[in-house]
Amino acid sequence: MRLAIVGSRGAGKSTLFRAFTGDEPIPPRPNQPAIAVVRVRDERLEWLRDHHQPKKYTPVAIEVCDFPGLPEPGEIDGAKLSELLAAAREADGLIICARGFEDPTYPYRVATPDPAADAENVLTELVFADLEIAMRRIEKLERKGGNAIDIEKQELKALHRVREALEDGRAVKTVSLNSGEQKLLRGFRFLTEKPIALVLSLPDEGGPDVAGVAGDFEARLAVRAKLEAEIAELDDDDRTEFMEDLGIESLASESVVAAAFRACGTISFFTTGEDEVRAWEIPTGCPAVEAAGKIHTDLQRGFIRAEVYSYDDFRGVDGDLAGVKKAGRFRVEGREYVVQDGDIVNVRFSV
Ligand SMILES: Nc1nc2c(ncn2[C@@H]2O[C@H](COP(=O)(O)OP(=O)(O)O)[C@@H](O)[C@H]2O)c(=O)[nH]1
Ligand SMILES: [Mg+2]
Repeated sequence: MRLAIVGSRGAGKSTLFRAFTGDEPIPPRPNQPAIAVVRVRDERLEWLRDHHQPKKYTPVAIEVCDFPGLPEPGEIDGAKLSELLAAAREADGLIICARGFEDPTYPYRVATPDPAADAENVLTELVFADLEIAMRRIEKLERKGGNAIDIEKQELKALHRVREALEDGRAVKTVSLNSGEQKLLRGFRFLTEKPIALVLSLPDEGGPDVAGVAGDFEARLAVRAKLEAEIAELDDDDRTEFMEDLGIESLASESVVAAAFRACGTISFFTTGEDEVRAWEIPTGCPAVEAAGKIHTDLQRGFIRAEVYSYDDFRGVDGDLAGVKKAGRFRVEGREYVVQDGDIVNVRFSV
C-alpha cells in the first residue's frame, strides 16, 4: 500500500514525512517524489510480540511518498504539475497536508496560517488534474462518433457524469458508478477517487482547530509534525524519555498512518507463533481463502479451513489459548469467512 503526501509548498509535507520516517526525504531525481517505507505501529501486534517472543517480528509496512510542493497559483507550469500528480495517481490514498503554523520566513505565503484555504487549493488542483484527464479521453472518444464500439459508448456516458461532477468542483468518488463503469474507469486512477486524510500541521503549541477545515475527507487529524520529526530522530531510549518529559503518550504520526490505512478500507489480521509474529494487510470484506493467499499462494490453493480467534479475546484472558477455547471463542472457519480486523488466523492447508 502506498500513501502520497500532497499539499502546497511550505505546508509542512517534508516535515511530516520526517515525522514518519526520522529521515530527510531524498528524491531519486529532481521533481520526483521521495519514497520511504513506514512500519505501521500496532499496539496489538506489539503485545503479541511481547507475549510470544518470536524470532521474527513483522508489522505491516506501507510506502509513503513526499512530493515537491504543488506550484503556487499564478506560477503553474502545466507539464510539471501533471508530472508531479502522475506519481500521486499510483498511490492508494492521499494525505493532504495543510499548514497550521506561523511561518514568517516562508516567501510564498502570508505568515498567518489558513489551513482551510490551503486544503481547498489542493483539492481544487486535484479536481483540475482529474478533469483534464477526463476531458482528454472524452474528446478522443467523441472523435470516433458512430465508430465507437459499445463499451466505448458506455465509457463515454460514465465520463460525462464524471466531468459534470468535476466541473461542479466535486470529487470523482461522489459520482455513483455501477461496477461495470467502475471497471471501465479504473485505469484513469483519478486522484479524487482516492480516500483522503487531511493532516493539519500544528506548531509546537496551540494552533488552529482541525474541525475548521471543511471538506469531504475520510479522516481528519492534527499533528505537531515538527516536534514529532525531532522525536523521530532520537534513538528508542531517548525517545521514550523525551516523550515522558513532554507528557506525550503516543506519536500522532502513528495515528496518521493508522487513520490513512483505515481510510483506504484496509484492515490487518495477525499470524503468531514462535518463529514469527506478523501483521498482514487486507481489504475490508476479504474472505479467509484470499487472506490465506496473502501469506502464501500454497495456503490459498490448498486451503482447508482457518482457525480464528480475535486479539481482543486472546488479550482478555492474558494470552491463554485454553481460556479462549473454554469461552467458546476459538472458531474453525471456512473459505468464505470474512476476516475481521484483529483476527488471529492459523490456516490449515494441504499441499
Ligand atoms: N513551527 C513549525 N514550523 C514548521 C512545521 N512544519 C514545518 N515547519 C517549517 O515550515 C517550513 C516548510 O516546511 P516543509 O516541511 O519543508 O514544507 P513542504 O514544502 O510542504 O515540504 C520549514 O522551515 C519547516 O521547518 C511545524 O509543524 N511547526
Ligand atoms: Mg517538501
